[in-house]
Amino acid sequence: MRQIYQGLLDTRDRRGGGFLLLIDPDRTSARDYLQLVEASADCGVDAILVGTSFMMAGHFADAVEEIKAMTPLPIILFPGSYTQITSKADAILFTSLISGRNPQYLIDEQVKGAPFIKQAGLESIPTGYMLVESGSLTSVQFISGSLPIPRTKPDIACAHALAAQYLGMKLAYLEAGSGAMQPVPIEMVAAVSSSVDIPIMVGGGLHTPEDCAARIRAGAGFIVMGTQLERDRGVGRLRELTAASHPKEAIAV
Ligand code: 1GP
Repeated sequence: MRQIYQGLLDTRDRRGGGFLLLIDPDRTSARDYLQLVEASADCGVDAILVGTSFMMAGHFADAVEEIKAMTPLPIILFPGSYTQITSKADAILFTSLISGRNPQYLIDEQVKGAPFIKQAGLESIPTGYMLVESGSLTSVQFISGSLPIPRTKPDIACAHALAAQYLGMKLAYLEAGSGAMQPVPIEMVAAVSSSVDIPIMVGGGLHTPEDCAARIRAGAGFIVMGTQLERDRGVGRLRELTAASHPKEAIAV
């Protein structure tokens, strides 16, 4: 069985950071995202996340199967609910929305999903998921009914990330929300990365190579990006974005 989490850590150590492409099969046409997925490995992407915070269509498992068939990269589920679990992927970010106080997303969805994860044989990557204020109401905030961490309060983010670490979680995900107006502040990434030993994943509202590079420099282990690449409709700047997330390779060039 592939060790996906260990593979991510190895990639981060080798390249100085990792770049994960998020595909939301509910938001773009299969033609658009499959083209992107097919080009991903060549363009330097390290893994593909698949998930959505609010699924309208019922074709999630088929979409994951199609995505898997197009790339040798690991496919990691990033589910908005326990209904987005399928054996067609390699692993799952088993998230708990620890910045919220809604029991449904702290533990209820996880209890409902756990038997399906076992049945599917997915590698589970326990992840402390923290929603950070981003300047507007995001889908994840609305659907989860949870308050985000204020963007000017890095100490609150640090306390949550530490709690994630002490609970045994393997990743701390700082999330501004898909399509966020403002991404997670660089200062918050720096504060959290100096407080915890577990790797930090940052996503939501990142657009440019500099957005990615600045957060990797601040201590993020992994960048997640979706919306910008959907907007580019094609490979666009994917190569530049991944290069900016791999500082060790940039030095070697
Ligand atoms: C959302 O962090 C991810 O969960 C990616 O966000 O779509 O804004 O890139 P974007």
